[in-house]
Amino acid sequence: MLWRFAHTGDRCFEDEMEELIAYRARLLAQAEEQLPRLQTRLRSFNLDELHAPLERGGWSPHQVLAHLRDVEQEAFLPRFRSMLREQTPLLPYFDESQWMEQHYDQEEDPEAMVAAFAAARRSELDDLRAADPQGWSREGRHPTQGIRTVQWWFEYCVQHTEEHLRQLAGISPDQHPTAASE
Ligand code: NI
Repeated sequence: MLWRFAHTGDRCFEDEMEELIAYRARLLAQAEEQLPRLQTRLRSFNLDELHAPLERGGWSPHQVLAHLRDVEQEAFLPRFRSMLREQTPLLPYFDESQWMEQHYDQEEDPEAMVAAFAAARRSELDDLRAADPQGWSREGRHPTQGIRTVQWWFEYCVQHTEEHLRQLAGISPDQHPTAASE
């Protein structure tokens, strides 16, 4: 990169930084818009549909919601917190299948689950909006993903919700989002 500074001064760097900041702002907006989208999608199911598998042998919308809430609360939120506060922390592996087996409760109120998901997401948004540009480049070490930045994890987090929103809309995701790697 040094040669570019030599030829163009700081202007180029400033443009890139501006683009990056705009990109991050769009990502934050998308993450926030996913909350009402999820709410609307879930309200489109009646009680029977809420508990019926979306595909043969697959999860019901209620199970997808439990999964979204759990991954956000147990995996993503603590990862952002530790990356923003510690030096390259170890980010624990989250076994989503095992977690579902041990914690899933069919009786849980879906509105409360949406609210818990939203609370975790809003905490992430608060942390990331408070972070300076360097904060987004902080890193964490994950057992299977390796060393990744805050931005990489946030892109992954937003993408994860998108995939499950598509699943709830009956659109098969490119990669089925139930791989136990979150
Ligand atoms: Ni998932």
